Amino acid sequence: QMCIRDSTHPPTDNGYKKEKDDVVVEPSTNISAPLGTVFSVLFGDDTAYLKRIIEKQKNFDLSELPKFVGTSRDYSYMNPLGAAIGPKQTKCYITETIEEKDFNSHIIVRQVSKCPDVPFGNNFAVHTKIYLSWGTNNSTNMFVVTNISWSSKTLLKGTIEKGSIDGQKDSTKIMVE
Ligand code: HC3
Repeated sequence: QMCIRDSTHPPTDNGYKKEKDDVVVEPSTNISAPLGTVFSVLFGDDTAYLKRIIEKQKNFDLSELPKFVGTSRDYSYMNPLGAAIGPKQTKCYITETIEEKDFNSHIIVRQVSKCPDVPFGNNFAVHTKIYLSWGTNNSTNMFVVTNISWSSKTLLKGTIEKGSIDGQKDSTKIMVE
């Protein structure tokens, strides 16, 4: 409910429907900025903010960071890996698709990441969905889930899934900061 003296947007539902194998990366972070502002920083036409976030996450050799053309865009970077075994770094190819965008309700962006340099890197794609909705007092709630889609199973499935979830927890924390 809105009136002239009170132009606070009421909190909204993020539209999440659980899918098989979803793992929650970020259960609920509240950001003290309205939904449109958070969307602009992460997915808006000025990609300078996102570039800074990706570099803060210690990624390097970033490709050009294009703005969305229609509902999707592609970019890539090198991602450092801290694991005791396996390669020290991998290239990551990211495709982002805006699946839902209603500034009065919620926004859903899907990222599909392919990282060919890790063992069995050609056998899986990391799907990450970022949900933005209105919180109280014109703030934004962020919710992030991930799942890995496998084209063929490997013995390293568990190791890779754990590495992916841990890596995304760290990178989401930096993004929120
Ligand atoms: C490389 C990664 C999977 C992809 C993760 C991405 C690029 C996904 C999109 C997010 O927006 C940002 C992000 C953060 C971390 C990335 C993960 C870190 C580790 C994981 C590998 C597949 C793990 C492989 C582990 C091992 C031991 C086999 O090398």
